[in-house]
Amino acid sequence: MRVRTRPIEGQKPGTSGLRKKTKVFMSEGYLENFVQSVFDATGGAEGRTYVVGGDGRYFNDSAVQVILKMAAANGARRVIVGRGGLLSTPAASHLIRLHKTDGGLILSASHNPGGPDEDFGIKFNTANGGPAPEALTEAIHARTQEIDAYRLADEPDVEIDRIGEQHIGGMQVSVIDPVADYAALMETLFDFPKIRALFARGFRMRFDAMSAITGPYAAEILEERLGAAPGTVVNATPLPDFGGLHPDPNPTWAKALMDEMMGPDAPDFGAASDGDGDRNMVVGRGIYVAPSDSLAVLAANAHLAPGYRAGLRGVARSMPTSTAADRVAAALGIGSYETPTGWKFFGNLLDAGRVTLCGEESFGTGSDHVREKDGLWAVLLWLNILAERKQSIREIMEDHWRRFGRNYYSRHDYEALTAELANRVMDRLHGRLAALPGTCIEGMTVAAADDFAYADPVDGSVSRGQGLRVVFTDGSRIVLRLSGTGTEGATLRLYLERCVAGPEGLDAEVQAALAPVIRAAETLAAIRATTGRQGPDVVT
Ligand code: VG1
Ligand code: CO
Repeated sequence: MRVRTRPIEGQKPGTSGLRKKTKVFMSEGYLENFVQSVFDATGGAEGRTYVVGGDGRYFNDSAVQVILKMAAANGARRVIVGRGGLLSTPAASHLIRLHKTDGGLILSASHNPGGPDEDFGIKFNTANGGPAPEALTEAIHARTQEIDAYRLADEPDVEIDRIGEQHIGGMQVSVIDPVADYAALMETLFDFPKIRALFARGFRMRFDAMSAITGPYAAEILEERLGAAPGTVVNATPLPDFGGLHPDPNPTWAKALMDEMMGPDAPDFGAASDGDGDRNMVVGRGIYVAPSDSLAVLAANAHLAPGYRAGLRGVARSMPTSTAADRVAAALGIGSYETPTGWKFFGNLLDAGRVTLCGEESFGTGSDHVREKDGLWAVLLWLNILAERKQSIREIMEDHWRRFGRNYYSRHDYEALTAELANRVMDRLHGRLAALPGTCIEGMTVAAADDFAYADPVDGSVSRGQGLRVVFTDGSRIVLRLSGTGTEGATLRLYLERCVAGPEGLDAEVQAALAPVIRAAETLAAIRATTGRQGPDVVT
């Protein structure tokens, strides 16, 4: 049936899909308008095939039913859906590619908390398995501003807990095991017998699934297929409210894991992933691995895993991510790329075969096996490397820094600011950029300062306003940008980096090592002075 509707303000996708308060998504026509706009902006759903699934947060199940009925009413041929409406983001990306569907709809607000009073989100991925590029998200947004009707099949709910084939009208619905195809893909990339032998030798691991989607994937792969001890995976059952916590794998929100890894009887390896399973945090016994460092170490060692034995074509990182991976790329003689924040900017580079590994400072790493970042994949690559090198994570990190130098790195988030205050900080620094080169701050000389714009080397599209950056002659950097994933107020992200070439000064405490850069940032951007805050809310 055709349901009349009216445009709803604010349906503009951010860094990663459309994210709003769950109650907003549950309000009349909200989800429907957006989904219809996705179909309309992509040439209609007639005869098309899609993958649908989400991270299991509150409203996931009802939203899946709505999308199925809308796809049917719009003439789609087939939708593949994970049992229970569940799919991790990387698993959804893989299924789109495996079944060559026309795209997929992923329901998640990722690391944002879930529940009736928290966040919900939806994202459209294209046929390459990756997030819709900017031109498409803009077209979808434009469509939401003129929509006057959506289509919805007047049919009973699909039994999404039952694996097998069903129909809504003329549309086939295939309910599949959400884990099986993903696990099979992982077996093609990594040396499972070798990792199994590592666990058999008594290697101990803790994986905190944070009551989110990765639980079933990690339990199947780590405990069943790789023989990790039962209980290795904790918080393994996806809960609609993630147990009331932020499913964000960083030292602040994965505190229990951090405490265990820094404690007296720490396991050899700790890891965590986020709400939708695309992020990862890696921790060794007594040592935290910064995501930017993790990307660099993975790039330097990926050839140890069967899927990457032929070597890497290139490495890409988001602009705020530390330049540690660039040094590895230079040493390997392969290309390195700097893109704006968000995985959608890696898609073209991956499709064109220019890069094999990609990463972001925000606990995201991935490769050309899918077109999303992939939390469990990164953990398995680490395990494969550990099984081959037979060293501890600390030894591997120290060895890496001795070889490539160390990029001390931290991100300071100032959350829940008013948009007015956050913009004032941004505008102030923006206004000073042109005058900065050549000036000296905290003993460091500014080499360059700009508002980052990215020209995609594959399709030539240009994305402007992607973050303010100040680069010093010693390679240190300050980057400032506004978050594009929040649902309330504004979050300022301040990214801080300082390079030490070594061999001296490689084992300082991170915030202490960054102290001059932190002071320079306050001199330049005056975040504390402008907002009246004493310091950041979250430090990673
Ligand atoms: C944040 C991260 C960014 C990441 C994005 C989506 O965006 O900084 O690196 O790609 O989240 O990750 P922002 O605009 O808030 O800085 V996920 O795991 O939330 O889909
Ligand atoms: Co995520």
